[in-house]
Amino acid sequence: MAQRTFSIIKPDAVRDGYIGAILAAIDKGGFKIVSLKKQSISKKQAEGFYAVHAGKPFFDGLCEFMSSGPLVLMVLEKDNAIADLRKLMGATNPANAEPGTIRKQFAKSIGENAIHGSDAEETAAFEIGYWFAGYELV
Ligand code: IDP
Ligand code: MG
Repeated sequence: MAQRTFSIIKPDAVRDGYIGAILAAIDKGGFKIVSLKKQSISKKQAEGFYAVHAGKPFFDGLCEFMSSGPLVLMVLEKDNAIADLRKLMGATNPANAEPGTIRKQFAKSIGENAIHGSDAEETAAFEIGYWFAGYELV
């Protein structure tokens, strides 16, 4: 059954000029783009989004990085979208990512790793609702 997931092309990949290449990989992966917007976010907005990681040693740097320049927010849809996007993304640390994955091809480090993807149904629902209003998803 078609499932929705939430994804971000992170500021490093936008700065490096990889929006088109990453969207092509997402397209080739069989995902439908339900909604997409390029924008900058504040550090406070990043902190709310990543609240599950509050208190971890990388939290402040992560929120600083996510608010350091424009990013691309997306809602994607396909059968098994959540797991399939995680597979297409590759491991959090690009050094451990499988060949052909987005992080292997486009990410530099564990901190600046090109793409975000929801990790479960509940997080996908929270993340979609955090960044998109209902009228943007029809
Ligand atoms: P994920 O993005 O693969 O789901 P999470 O563990 O949920 O990985 O971490 C969220 C984000 O926080 C990562 O994508 C990465 O940008 C950053 N991050 C995670 N672990 C580290 C770390 O050890 N050092 C620096 N940044 C990290
Ligand atoms: Mg995660």
